[in-house]
Amino acid sequence: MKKNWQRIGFASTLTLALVAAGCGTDDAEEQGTADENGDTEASEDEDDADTAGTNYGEELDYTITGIDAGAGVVAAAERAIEDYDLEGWNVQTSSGAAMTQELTSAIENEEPIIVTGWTPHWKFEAFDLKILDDPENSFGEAESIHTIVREGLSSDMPEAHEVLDNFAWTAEDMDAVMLEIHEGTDEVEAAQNWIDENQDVVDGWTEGISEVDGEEILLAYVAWDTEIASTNVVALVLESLGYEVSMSSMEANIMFTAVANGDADAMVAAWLPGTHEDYHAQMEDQYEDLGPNLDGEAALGLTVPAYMDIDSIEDLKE
Ligand code: PBE
Repeated sequence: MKKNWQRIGFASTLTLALVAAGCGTDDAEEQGTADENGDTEASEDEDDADTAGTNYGEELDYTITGIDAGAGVVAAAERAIEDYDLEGWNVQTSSGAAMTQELTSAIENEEPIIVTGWTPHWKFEAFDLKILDDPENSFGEAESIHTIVREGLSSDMPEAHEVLDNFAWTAEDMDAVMLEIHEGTDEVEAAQNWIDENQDVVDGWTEGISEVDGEEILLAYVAWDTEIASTNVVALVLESLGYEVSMSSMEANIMFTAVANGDADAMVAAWLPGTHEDYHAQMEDQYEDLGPNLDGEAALGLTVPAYMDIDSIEDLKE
């Protein structure tokens, strides 16, 4: 198993997701029906959509568009390259925002692209996409997203601990916040809108919990769209109880380390048992796992526009 946290050295620059709206290109109907030989040179023509399923390698420069290097989905994509013997392929790392931008522009131009995808995610609502079959199971099974808090939080901040323990929602809830942010609403505003529309759910997290007087609490997260949504919602709920909440975005390994060593109080971003298995195995004795906040509905996979003539990771093998 690769230890991804060991090769992450750069500070994360939070690139704003300036995702252009309006991506429907219904005029470019051209579909690839090229021959099966796969030995012709990839056309350089921008507007040439002719591509057979097994020819995408050359056209994509054997590159899968990844996100940040610390993400489990990047490690899983690298594992897939080995599991499926995809010689010459590589995962290009960047950030979640850069990935969705590249996906958006590829779809605008009806070009092929393969990204490290995950669900829940707004991209499945905004675009017509498919997750490639993964018969080798490189990306693992559907899993849950857990809330993890530092040791001692239950005695230092029992009210926050209880709210964090109660926090649970569905993929549909998370999708609603993500989609609104994608459509241009400010993150905090989108989280507040969701809270306003789901006050009964939120009341269930805070019921019977006393208010506090400006105690400071730090939530660690990674700037993945899913975690931007969940962390903002939890931050607002804690604020409504009187907490002074700070949110700090960081690399995945730093997020786990910060909660493990007590630099951060909590995170709601641990995808388990698969995606963050390595981090969790290293640090689970040093923090408290409060269990799933989103139960069994999270999943990873190589994701492509539906117009691509490919259905399985196996099809990438030449
Ligand atoms: N993600 C979103 C993360 C977990 C949450 C799927 C991009 C990852 O791959 O580590």
